[in-house]
Amino acid sequence: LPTTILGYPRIGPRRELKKALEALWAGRATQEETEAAAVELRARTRRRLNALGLRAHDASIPSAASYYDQVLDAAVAVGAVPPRFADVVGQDGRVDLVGYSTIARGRGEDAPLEMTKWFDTNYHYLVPEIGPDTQFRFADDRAVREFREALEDGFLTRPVLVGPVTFLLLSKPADGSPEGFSPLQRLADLVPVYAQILRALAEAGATWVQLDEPGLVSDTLTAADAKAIHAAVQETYAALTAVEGRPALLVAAPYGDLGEFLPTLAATDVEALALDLVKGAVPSAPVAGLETKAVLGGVIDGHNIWRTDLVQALGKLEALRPLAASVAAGTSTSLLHVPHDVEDEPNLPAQLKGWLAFADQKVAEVVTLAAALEDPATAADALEASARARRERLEAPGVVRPEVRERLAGLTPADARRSDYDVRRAAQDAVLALPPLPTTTIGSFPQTGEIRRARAAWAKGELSDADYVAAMRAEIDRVVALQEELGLDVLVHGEPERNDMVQYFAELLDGFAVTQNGWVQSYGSRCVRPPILWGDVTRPAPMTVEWATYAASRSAKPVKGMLTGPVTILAWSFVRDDQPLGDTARQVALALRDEIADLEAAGIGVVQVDEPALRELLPLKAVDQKAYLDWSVESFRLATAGAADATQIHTHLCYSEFGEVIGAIDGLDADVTSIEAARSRMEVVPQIAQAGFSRGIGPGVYDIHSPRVPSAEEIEELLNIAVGSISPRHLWVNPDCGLKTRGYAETEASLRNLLAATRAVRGSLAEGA
Ligand code: THG
Ligand code: ZN
Repeated sequence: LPTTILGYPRIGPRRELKKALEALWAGRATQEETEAAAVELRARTRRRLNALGLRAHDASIPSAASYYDQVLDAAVAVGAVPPRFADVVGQDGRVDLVGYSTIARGRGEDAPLEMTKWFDTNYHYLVPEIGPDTQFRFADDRAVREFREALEDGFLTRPVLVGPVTFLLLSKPADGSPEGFSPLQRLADLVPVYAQILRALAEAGATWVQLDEPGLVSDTLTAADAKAIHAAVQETYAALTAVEGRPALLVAAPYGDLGEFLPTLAATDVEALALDLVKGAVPSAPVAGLETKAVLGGVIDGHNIWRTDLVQALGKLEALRPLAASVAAGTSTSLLHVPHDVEDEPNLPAQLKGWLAFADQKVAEVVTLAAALEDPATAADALEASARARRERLEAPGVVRPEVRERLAGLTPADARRSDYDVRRAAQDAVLALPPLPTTTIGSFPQTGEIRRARAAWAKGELSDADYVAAMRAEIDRVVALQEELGLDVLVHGEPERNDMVQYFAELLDGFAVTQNGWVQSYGSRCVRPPILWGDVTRPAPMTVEWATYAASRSAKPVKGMLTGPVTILAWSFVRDDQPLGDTARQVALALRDEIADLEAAGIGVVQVDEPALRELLPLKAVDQKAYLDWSVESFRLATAGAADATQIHTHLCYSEFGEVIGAIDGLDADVTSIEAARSRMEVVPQIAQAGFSRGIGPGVYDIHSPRVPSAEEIEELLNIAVGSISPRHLWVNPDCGLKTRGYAETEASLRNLLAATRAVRGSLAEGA
């Protein structure tokens, strides 16, 4: 087994693939031009990996590109295209780039595949739809073509595919599937298609193929599910290892510990396993079968950006050696989740850069470890330097600030507790005097090209501070006037000054660094630049007060102050790994607590603290979930509990799978909680009622994920469903999420209908009373 990485960023150091795709979608490029840009990026990637020390001829370099998503790639390869998109599949089974994009993005009434989070990362994949009648066949051979393309370019690469078990575990039953159907029931029909793909890859000359099976690392399984998955693993790999003339198989299990599935995989005839030794551990005792396998020890973290302590990492590989036939050095996951190159960051302080490893630095770390495995003496200096860098980080100025530590140490449980809701409610009713079913929006308004250009020009120094402030204030004027005219009750300033709800705060807090080119794919062509939270967090100055008070000066109605919560700030940043996440969250919480105090002092009486990522950080393993929910809830309460009784605290959460975290949401003790509900037609409402949720709640009645304008009647219907289960004393009316990705025309029309529907329902409530 070669020294290798499980995958590499696909979007390109300057987001070349994003630009090529978006040009195609906008009609500015042909398929051929977009393909050509991608071919060039793939060639550059191979050369780069080779230059960093992965060998060109022994399958070290993964062939793991994708135009949008690797799960969609697998679906297209095995012919699992939903019937509504059947027409995009060509005679030969192939799906061209336009057709592929259609499945990913939808068209007209044909909804795209649903998107959901990829394990515990900030990447999102497309969910295949599998029914009893889905016809699996080896349809699209892109994996073979891209392998050949590399071979013709002089590189023998290792194709990477989502494994069959994970593919089915991540799929959902197609509409119309019978009760009790699960995609895993289709395994026997799917595996022969994978066998065909392996044969085709072998014929093309592939010596190794990597099958990713992260679906096996979750332990929140019922016993019956676990049993079915064990059987699926046995069946799959018995069949695939029996394929005549096949390539050697590397089964990779990133994002956690294989737990009980390790013995099952070890008992199969695959040649190699890749274990995540960052989230998971080196087995503490021999595992039957493992002694016959090559094991890729995933000791380099594919998930975070800290330089590795290679002395420690080598220790793990050495501990693994007696358990396996051979051990190679590797990454815990694909490097998809980290940016390309630290050396491409001219503005990061040199000292900080010395502590970091992005994808390219991680490849070099893997190569160094491989050398150390061969001969510890040759790599001794590099190993010692890496351990030293880590020690230096722990002791550097700003990493520990005594004043922050003292403040945290002085906190008592009372600091995270507000008065009883009834007391707060009375105080808030007295000052806010809101109508029944109060209306509001989630915070952001459409980000027009004009706003983006003004922000970019200011960042480059091409627009003066005064002109920038004037441009943002003009936008706030417009947003406030629109809300007044529509008749909303609690207004927002619209957030024109914010690039991203996390990056904005990271730029203003000490303890964070932001990157210039540190793009990480979030889904499809969309990327984020996660800030780096490296030190103790302090707030040098108020962050939002001027914008909020300016908006408040333009209206007699209450204006909400808008903040991002501590859990979301952590979830969407690269976070220091030298202390528990909970401690870091409490530091961020204290900075937000001070911001809320400043907002209150400036006369802002309603403050929203968004936690869209609360559900995202929830650990995969059941045993870790309670501790997570404890610290995440506590940090939110610490951020908000300094508020006066009369200050109304809102929060917003962006997902519909409510059940798992409903207790935690209640624990946040916010006065008003808004959540996504429109897409599922208020499915969450009965859950809310059942949970006895007894404070303000705004299930979204306008699905902002689509440009469609919901009619007033439709919204009224949703509101009537809500009124059926939720007391009008607690019910708020709002869209599902922020409006930043929408256009003004549809936003205005939709909000107008939302207000009309609210007036109608208020009317019928008044009559009924
Ligand atoms: N911010 C951050 N992380 C996130 C989200 C976010 N993770 C989860 C979810 N939201 C992911 N969704 C998106 C939606 C849009 C974009 C990225 C992630 C997006 N990005 C711009 C692009 O790729 O063109 C770049 C944005 C920028 O200029 O900073 O549109 O909201 N942190
Ligand atoms: Zn949302």
